[in-house]
Amino acid sequence: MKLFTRPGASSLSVHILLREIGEPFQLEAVNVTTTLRADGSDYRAAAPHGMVPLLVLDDGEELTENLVIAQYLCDRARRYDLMPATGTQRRYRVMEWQSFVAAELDKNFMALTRRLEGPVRELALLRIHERLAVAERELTGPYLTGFSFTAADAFFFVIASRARHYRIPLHAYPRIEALLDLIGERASVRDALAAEGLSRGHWLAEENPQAVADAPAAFAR
Ligand SMILES: N[C@@H](CCC(=O)N[C@@H](CS)C(=O)NCC(=O)O)C(=O)O
Repeated sequence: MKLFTRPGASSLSVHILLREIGEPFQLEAVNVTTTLRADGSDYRAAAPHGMVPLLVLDDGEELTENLVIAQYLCDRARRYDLMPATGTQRRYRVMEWQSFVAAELDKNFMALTRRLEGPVRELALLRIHERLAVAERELTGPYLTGFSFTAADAFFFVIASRARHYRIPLHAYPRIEALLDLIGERASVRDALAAEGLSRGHWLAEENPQAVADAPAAFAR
């Protein structure tokens, strides 16, 4: 199978899962801004919405959407540690976090990713802090749903790490910081970051001159 990614984008969470599962895969980085593939062809021929991730299976079937791809891969590999069995309460907890990350965190980082300014950016920062505060309260740890790493943790790691990338202060969220550090130590994560050409320093914004997001005054500590 082949995973289309953009280095450091939400597709990284699928990449991490493929490594957790030990599934053989190919990786192709796409420039989602120009929508050009490495061979010069238009990525939209494969993925009409032009977004990553896109997973192309060996039989040519295509899957999009982080949550769906994650569930497909874990179910197929029967990795119930990563994605508990259908019908169990634990599965809905994992799905609940996946949905929270997609709808409440990922979309609110969009204003920063797109370098929007003014009220849109202020509202996005406010929302990000509100959502991080909720996650901090709900997190009993060490992982999102308890004592083991799941597909939701992979997704949370990739999206919540954007706070570090944009230098949003996280000291008000010590459990989140501890979770990001814990997940960051996994071999699958280290290998996926290296394979996408991302140094640890870049990932943590230490080498990123664009990292500029100040917290709104209400959250500055
Ligand atoms: N709902 C999609 C969102 C994926 C998404 O936002 N991908 C971004 C990268 S993180 C992208 O490809 N953006 C390019 C674009 O919007 O044109 C999912 O969860 O898979």
